[in-house]
Amino acid sequence: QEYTGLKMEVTQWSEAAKSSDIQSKLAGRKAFLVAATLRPETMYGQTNCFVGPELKYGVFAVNEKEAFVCTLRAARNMAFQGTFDVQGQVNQLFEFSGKDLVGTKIKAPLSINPEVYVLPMESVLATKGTGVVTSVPSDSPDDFATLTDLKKKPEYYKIDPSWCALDPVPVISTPTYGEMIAPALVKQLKIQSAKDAKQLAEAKEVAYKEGFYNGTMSIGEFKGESVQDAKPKVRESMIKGGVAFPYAEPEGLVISRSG
Ligand code: ZZB
Repeated sequence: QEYTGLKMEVTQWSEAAKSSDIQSKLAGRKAFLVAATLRPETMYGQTNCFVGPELKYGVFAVNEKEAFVCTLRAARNMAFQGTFDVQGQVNQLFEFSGKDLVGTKIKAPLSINPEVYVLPMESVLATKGTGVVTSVPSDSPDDFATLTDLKKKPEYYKIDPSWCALDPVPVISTPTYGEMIAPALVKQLKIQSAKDAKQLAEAKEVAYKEGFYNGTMSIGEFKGESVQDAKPKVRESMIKGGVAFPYAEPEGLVISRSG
């Protein structure tokens, strides 16, 4: 899978992170949460970022100036893709549990919301991407459903309601679903919560296909262009601008026993 790694710079750590050793371990480096996305063209509509509250996240030195926050698994992959100064080596400076990252404020490159908060999402997989997921509730049914749950019960999820207060942003328009495909699909498929995994998988499939084949950009540098045309252009523009980098992972490697 060829993802885009999005660099979301930490501008204010959560209370839990603030009271940890993180500042001294960073030794002056800037920290970035790195989100892995397959939809670079939707980055205009980021409203927050998600981590798995029960997952472990490392803080890895990129060089003397920067550090990335992601799973160890992702850092090991990056180490072989020229992401870090020292090829093939991972230098972990610190470790967080996902729940300690919740409430951290980060920059969201390209988004009309320049800064967003880190929120918890139970369904983040440790085995995919970086374990950090940037959230686009206009175009991702999972993100919209999770945010709806968080807004209903902020105390239960131990979050401040202001952290999930940003509304979905129109990014892509499709003839069938208009400008808010994710909320439309959540309604149409009667999805009640982020726990409705089966319907959410179906909604995701429809949203991917509709967005890619029939979507037109409603915002940004490539407004009016088809999603198919805009997608690689937005990606290149972010990579050139130094806010993103290519991140690949070996997908479902099957080791044959018979050789
Ligand atoms: C922003 C975005 C905007 C995404 C959208 C999707 C959509 P897939 O298709 O199953 O391979 N993601 C990335 N890593 C994880 C993880 N570890 N656990 C759970 N979700 C993860 O999934 C790739 C997408 O799933 C990624 O692209 C990321 O969310 C999320 F409008 O980034 B995406 C219809 C989907 N729309």
